[in-house]
Amino acid sequence: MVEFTDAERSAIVSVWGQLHADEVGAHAIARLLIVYPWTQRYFSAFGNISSPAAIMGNPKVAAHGKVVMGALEKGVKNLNNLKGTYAALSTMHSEKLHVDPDNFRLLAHCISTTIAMKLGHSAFTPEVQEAIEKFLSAVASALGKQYH
Ligand code: HEG
Repeated sequence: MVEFTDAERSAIVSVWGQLHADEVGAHAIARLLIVYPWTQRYFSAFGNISSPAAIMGNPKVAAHGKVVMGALEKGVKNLNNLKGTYAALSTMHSEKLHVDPDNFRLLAHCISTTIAMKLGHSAFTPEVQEAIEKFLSAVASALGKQYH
């Protein structure tokens, strides 16, 4: 089980409080689909995702970003039990959505990139990056736990 230090906890909670989660979620999912285009295969029900402009302007992509950020907020509030928090979501991504769990790391990367851009150079210090990436990687691991 991942242990977070007090400094990491307060960095994660503080960063989360500074973000406009809807905006970060939408941008991060758009980046996932543009930077790693093979991830588009899971989102065929989202309509037009045929170009970066179409992806950035697609309301279903934006809505999905909001849903994902809502799920991440649960993790921020349950840092002591990420595995339990994401057990049902892990089962769903494995058994129903058939999402390759490698993709959780790709999305984590897009989320931390998006957070870095939003916070900017002076706020996204290496310590903040360390805490955020540790959190996102622990979530990715928790989401992979029900795969077999
Ligand atoms: Mg997933 C649905 C969270 C990564 C593909 N994702 C969902 C839902 C949540 C969620 C909360 C809605 C579940 C429900 O309807 O009950 N996803 C979530 C998190 C992360 C993640 C927290 C990682 C941080 N998802 C992820 C990745 C892919 C993916 C990497 C594919 C590359 N998710 C996916 C699809 C759906 C969801 C295709 C169904 C979307 C829909 O039909 O609206």
